[in-house]
Amino acid sequence: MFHYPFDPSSLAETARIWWNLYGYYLLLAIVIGGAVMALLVGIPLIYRQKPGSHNPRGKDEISPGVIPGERGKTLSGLLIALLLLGVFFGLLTESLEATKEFKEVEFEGTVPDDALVIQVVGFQWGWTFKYPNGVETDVLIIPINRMIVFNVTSEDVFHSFSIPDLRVKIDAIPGKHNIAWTKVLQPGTYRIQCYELCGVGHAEMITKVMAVTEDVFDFWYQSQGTTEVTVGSTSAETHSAHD
Ligand SMILES: [Cu+2]
Repeated sequence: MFHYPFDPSSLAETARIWWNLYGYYLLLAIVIGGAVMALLVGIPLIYRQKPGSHNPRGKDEISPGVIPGERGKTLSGLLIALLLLGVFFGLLTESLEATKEFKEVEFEGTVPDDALVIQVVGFQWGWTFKYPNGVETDVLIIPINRMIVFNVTSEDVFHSFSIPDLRVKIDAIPGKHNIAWTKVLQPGTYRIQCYELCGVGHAEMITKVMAVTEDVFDFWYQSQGTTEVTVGSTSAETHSAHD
């Protein structure tokens, strides 16, 4: 019923941005992890007491007031520190750049005129989606290739609105409106789930989003949500969430 791709970047703009960022962090984790493991194994091997040298008066021996010669080489240490700083700075810039694309829609004027703004309301235990024309559903129907803005809130306790495959996740807080967006690139059915433990029915707060072509969406939207929508093998008869 749902898609579970390993690499979701072709599904939505949001998925592409987060997947790229994830790649940077994964690479950094591998490099740093590799260096730490190499030192962990290498240092005991290199500096272990050599056989036969019972009381070694090695060049690295510490005496009060004397800086061991080996430790006087601070330049290489400085260079490594600078290199690491550079890597972290690059990563920080990349992260800020990626998150900026998400933040921009929160400010008025940067939401494209043709964006579809959907009110998302979480409740114990389900979701209601309210469209600009007054249609209310419990299954999210959206057109592909169009900016979708989610105005998310809750009518009781804290929830979290998430579409994992599309890399959308935002808190649903009573009395507060949080903004999230996505732009889906491929028709498909994707899972919507609550990601904030909100009571005994938390695990049932699952529904789906059906991303359809503009034509299919317009037909459904103009029928006030009364027509059936199909994507591949899945279809949905939408109806009000509180029914
Ligand atoms: Cu919830």
